[in-house]
Amino acid sequence: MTASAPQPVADNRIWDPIERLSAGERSDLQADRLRRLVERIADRVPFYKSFKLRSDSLRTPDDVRRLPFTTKADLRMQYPLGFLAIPRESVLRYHGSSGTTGKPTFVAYSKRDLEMWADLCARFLVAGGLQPRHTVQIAFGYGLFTGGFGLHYGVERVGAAIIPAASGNTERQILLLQDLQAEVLVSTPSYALHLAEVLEQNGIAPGSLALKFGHFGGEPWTEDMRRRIEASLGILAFNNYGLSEVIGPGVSGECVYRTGMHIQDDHFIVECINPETLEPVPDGTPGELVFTTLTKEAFPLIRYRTRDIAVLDRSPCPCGRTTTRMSRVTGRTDDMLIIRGVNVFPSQIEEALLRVEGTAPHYLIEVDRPGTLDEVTVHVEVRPGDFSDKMREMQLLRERIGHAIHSITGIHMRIDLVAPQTLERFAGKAKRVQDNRRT
Ligand code: DLL
Repeated sequence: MTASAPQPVADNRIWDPIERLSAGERSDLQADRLRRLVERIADRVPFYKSFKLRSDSLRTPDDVRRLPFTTKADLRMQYPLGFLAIPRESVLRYHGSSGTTGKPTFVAYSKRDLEMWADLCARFLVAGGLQPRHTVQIAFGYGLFTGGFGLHYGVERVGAAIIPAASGNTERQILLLQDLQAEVLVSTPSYALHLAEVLEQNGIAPGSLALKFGHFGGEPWTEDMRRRIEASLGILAFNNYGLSEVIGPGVSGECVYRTGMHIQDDHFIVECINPETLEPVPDGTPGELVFTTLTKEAFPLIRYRTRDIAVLDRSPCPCGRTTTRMSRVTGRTDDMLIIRGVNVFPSQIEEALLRVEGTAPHYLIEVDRPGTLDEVTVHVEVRPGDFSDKMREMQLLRERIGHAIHSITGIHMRIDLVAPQTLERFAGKAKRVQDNRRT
């Protein structure tokens, strides 16, 4: 794929002067907010109440280490809203992300949380070139997923125009890009590549579009993918990161220098730990990211273990922001897969299979990216008595499995039924996933 548009440039702009706090100011602000967080939730959130937390021992941001971790399993134990720290009537919005089972993890936002969230998204959008005169096409799902609405209100906060195209329907995305001439694309990186590919297949030169910048996140990607996206769409591509439990998109994002994603650390304390010992790792060493939400009202979390592996960097950035930066996410400490931006746990597929008569609990999830989009095949063993020569019966079974998996994960997967005893058996931990993607 070749670019027919020259590479655009983005000015170094900062949305909020707070992104340039001195180290001392930031540390004071974080410590103060940490104390107030603990005071707010110590008696209000049942999970934290059991730890009898006290704020008076919290003098510096590092004192966060005196507090307990929170995990996805803890959220699950308190399903659906046990972590809520404000009255139900003060909640303005709910979102959710995939749980390790059929039930999602719900998160909630107060009015102030929604305003803060819009601001955080505005910060990374502006850091990556967005200006009020631009038009932004948002190709993220609008729904429980935080991507669509999160970015939407961030763009609105900046004052740019929005095309809420939502995800999928590539032909319509292209029509909108051609006819409404958005300068900015918001999507997952793999969808951006897919769009580029379909443009090329249809002989549409990227230069005939107005695209200049792309803000991509929600799934892991690589520098190689960035180069391919930039070359094929003729844009500058920026990475942004977040997770629903912490707020959604807006936890961190790149500036024009693109040397890591600036973490909005006036709102979040970040730690990077060794997932085995739970001790901090030195900056520059890969570890699991852990976030404490300092200002969230409805759904505050202390030391939330993300399972995302990355590296922290506190060296100065030429853009003038003084915030800690994180590298790309290079892996996970659990078995969560991200399929077309959607989080999927093998345990969800197992649960779907359990709902369908005739399947054995032996399966293998195979993930490929034949072109630019992820495809999943689930190989499922059929129970001995249920394996049939009748095509129609096997077809119905495939459909039932496909439907059960779709209703839990929201993703259509190819189902491959295999004869009893054909999948590999494991003496130790079963290998359920074969990920053939090269990103
Ligand atoms: O994916 C929030 C988001 C939406 C971020 C849109 C950016 C843009 P969840 O659905 O809860 O939230 O999934 C969170 O996705 O723990 C990471 O594993 C992964 N992830 C998100 N952004 C990135 C990124 C949203 N830029 C999970 N690079 C996180 C790598 C990412 N992984």
